[in-house]
Amino acid sequence: MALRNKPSWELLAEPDLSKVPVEELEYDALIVGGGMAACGTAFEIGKWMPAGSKVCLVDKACLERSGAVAQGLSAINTYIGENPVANYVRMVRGDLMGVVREDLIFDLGRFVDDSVHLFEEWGLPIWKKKGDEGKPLTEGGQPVRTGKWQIMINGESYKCIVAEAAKNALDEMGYDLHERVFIVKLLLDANKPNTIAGAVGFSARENKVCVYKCKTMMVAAGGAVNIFRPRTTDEGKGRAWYPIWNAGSTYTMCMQVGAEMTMMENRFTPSRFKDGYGPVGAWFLLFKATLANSEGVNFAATDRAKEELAKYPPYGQQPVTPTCLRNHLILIECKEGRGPVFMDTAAALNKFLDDKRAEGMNEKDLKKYWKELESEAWEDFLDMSVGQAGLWASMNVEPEKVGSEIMPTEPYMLGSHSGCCGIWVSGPNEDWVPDDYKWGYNRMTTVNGLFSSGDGVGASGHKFSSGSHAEGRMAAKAMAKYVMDNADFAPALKQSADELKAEVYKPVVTYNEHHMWTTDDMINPNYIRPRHMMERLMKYTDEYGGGWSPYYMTNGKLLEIAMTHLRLLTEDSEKMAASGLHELIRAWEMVHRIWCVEDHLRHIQFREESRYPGFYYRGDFNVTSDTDMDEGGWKCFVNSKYDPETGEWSTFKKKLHKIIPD
Ligand code: SFD
Ligand code: AMP
Repeated sequence: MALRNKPSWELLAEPDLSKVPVEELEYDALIVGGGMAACGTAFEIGKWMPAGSKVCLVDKACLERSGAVAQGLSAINTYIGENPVANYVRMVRGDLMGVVREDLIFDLGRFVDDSVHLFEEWGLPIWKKKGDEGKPLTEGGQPVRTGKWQIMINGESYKCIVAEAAKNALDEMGYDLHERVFIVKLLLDANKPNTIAGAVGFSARENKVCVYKCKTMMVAAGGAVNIFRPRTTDEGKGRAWYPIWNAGSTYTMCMQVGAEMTMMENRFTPSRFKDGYGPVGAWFLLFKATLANSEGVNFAATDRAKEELAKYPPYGQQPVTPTCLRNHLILIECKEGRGPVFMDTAAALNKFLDDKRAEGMNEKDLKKYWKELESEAWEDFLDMSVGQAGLWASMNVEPEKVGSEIMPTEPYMLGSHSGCCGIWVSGPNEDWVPDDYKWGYNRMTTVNGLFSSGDGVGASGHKFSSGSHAEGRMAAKAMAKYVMDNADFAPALKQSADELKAEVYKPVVTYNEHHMWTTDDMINPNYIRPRHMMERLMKYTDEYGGGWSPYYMTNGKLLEIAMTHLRLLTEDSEKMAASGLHELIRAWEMVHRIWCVEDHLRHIQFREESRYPGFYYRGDFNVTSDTDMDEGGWKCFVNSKYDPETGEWSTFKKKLHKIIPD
């Protein structure tokens, strides 16, 4: 059995921090994160930065397989193609119950296809319609569209391809790449108020602390996973739909330095194949499958469902039911005793066969066609969610013979998929953008020099992988402009390198000082291990903050109790102990999770309505008729801000501008 990855033995025996070197580095631009958005920034930034600039990308993992696209994907969910960009804005607005930043969405829609074209140029196989095989999108090749916005890919190596291009671009410019360095917190400038000046992190492979100074920074460290109790238990807890490595670092690190947050009440509770967490989009859109309850009824097509959706005007009456309301219908079936809900995979696949038979296809060709269908059905997961394919295989599931259960999962926080929590950023500096939506640099947060993209940027969901990459590129250009406009800015840090080191390594010191006092080093009156912190956090968020066990229901009183628990948890997080470098990552991830969950619940407390049924419900503001949605009072953004000087939070409303007409 391999030994746990511990810090050096000398350090363990005696917590002597003088044995931990500190590397102090200075860059013009620092990119924190190595996912789709950060790879977009890395690819683009060198084209715009002044000659001789120094840039570094820091990823807690390895660029080739880090972030949400680590396993690959089987579809690109945002490709505008033949659609008017304004319709993309309408789709996102409709799906997210009306409260979105239309400037950011329109801006993204204008540029996203360029990233998709690059992916194809770099070698990503994109499915083409018959007759167009081998013809690139840029030469008129027609993609296989599943829905209006989504296209199919052979995407097992999607992230490797995108990472390779990012690495090459960094390399060509002589820029740096630091892999397996976990960024713990951002650092404000000592002299210039509200201005980013650096970040501190540590290596996950050697005893080393890294202190970075920079003039501008991109933080694109993904969304937040493992913040609510997952449906999986014990060893299975390593499985989730979204990447378990993304721990809310983006939100927490930016809010800690005072960045204004938006729509942090929003969460994504996706319906997924039960236990394997396999995504459902391809099954709904490509295979045209429907859901059936335990009585075999396609409940979404019943009058009962129509009546329910009518309670949410105008959102429930759209041609495509919003994602949260689709969940809401599933939950009603389960709560009223008609669960479980099945994806009728057998009916969907066999219908294709019946249609071909009716068209007169002969038996030999039918057999070949069947093989193709079967491999597409499995490949959907092999390319993106291999655990789901493993589960089907191990449970002897033959999707052409039996359906598979669909279940809303535990909630995730993200800003790039079908959710929209995140940071309040500037839109493009163009005359059609309302004044209160722009402050000079596209995608800059309210902290000078600090940018975000992908899951980090709030109020503009449905970017997905392609949109996150494109947004990272768009921000890169603005970052370069910021550097040029602030050429004489010399970042200065408030804390010394040794102070920062002591703070970062505190959980290791705590462990070393106390672990000998108990026979089982997991249990100790002087410390708490990150694993136990996580169990506690999940218990509170699940039971009080509207997790899956109370069917996503919370209310004012429950939230008050959740906040009390979170306060105690935050206090106890000072006593977190880490026995090795991997556990030191876990410890800081827990700190990041607790902060972002606190903001999440603060926002849910503030928004006194149930705008996202199916994602969460405020039981004290239930919707029971078509007059219950308070569009006058709540069709607005909820923003929050932590003041790093005073340690105080404020939560407030922000005006929503409709830019694109219905
Ligand atoms: O099927 C630190 N996504 C889908 N997008 C699509 O286009 N098509 C799909 O098919 C999609 N589906 C899907 C998707 C994701 C997953 C997990 C599954 C299925 C199973 C969504 C996209 O993947 C998503 O929108 C983008 O990846 C978001 O990009 P970005 O850059 O915001 O996040 P990231 O890629 O996860 O990268 C985060 C990076 O940050 C690093 N990191 N680095 C340093 N210090 C720290 N403290 C850090 N914390 C994190 C990470 O290592 C990573 O590099 S489907 O469901 O619809
Ligand atoms: P998912 O696999 O659920 O993450 O969805 C992938 C893509 O398909 C996203 O763009 C979703 O918005 C879209 N999608 C999933 N299910 C449906 C559905 N039933 N109707 C319309 N669009 C859907």
